[in-house]
Amino acid sequence: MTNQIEIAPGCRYVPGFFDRAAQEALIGALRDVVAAAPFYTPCMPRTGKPFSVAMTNCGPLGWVADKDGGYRYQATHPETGEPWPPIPEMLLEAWERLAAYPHPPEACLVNYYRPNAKMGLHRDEDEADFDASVVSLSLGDTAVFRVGGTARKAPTRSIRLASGDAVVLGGESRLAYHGIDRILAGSSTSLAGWLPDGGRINLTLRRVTRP
Ligand code: MD3
Ligand code: FE
Repeated sequence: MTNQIEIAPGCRYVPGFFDRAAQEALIGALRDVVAAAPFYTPCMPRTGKPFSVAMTNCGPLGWVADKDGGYRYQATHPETGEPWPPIPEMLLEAWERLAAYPHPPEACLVNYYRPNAKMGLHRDEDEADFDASVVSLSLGDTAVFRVGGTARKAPTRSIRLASGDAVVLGGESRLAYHGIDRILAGSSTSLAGWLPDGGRINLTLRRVTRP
């Protein structure tokens, strides 16, 4: 594999995991995903405040959020009511290479960041299985990603995630606080043929249930 850098215990950063040709193939596969399951804007539980990040999913389960139902996984798109489309083959292969877990991912959350979108510091804890890693793949504009420890107050470090980069969150990092501080608008051209404002797409592959 390309080089791997451990940025926190259990958090592996793999710059340039997908080369430009692979990124283009992946964008092609994602266009089909989004045609079947359009991006929508989730809302925060209780307050109903809309996310700045638009989302969709592929795979048997998708992560959703709304005012009354909270954060959860479900098998259907909240607006169309249709089952999520399948996870593209090249993402299943990426999971095999990066996660080294003997069961396939069940959810692939697709986050779309327009230039002003961000994601506050949070933990991913809506899954029943924390033994599997989370695999993150970035496309488009570079993001300033922050990762800390399992306590909210723990010190954090920041890295830039560029188009084609992967991050694998396992071990001690699986329940670490993390977020996206900002998007460096115009830093990549890879989404230009599809999303006119550019921006960034992040894919997170996850195991949700215990096998
Ligand atoms: C660290 N997404 O969807 S991916 C999310 O770039 C999310 O869209 C960000 O956080 C994004 O929940 C960050 C990198 C990532 C994903 C899962 C993690 C970092 C993580 C789980 C534990 C610790
Ligand atoms: Fe997260």
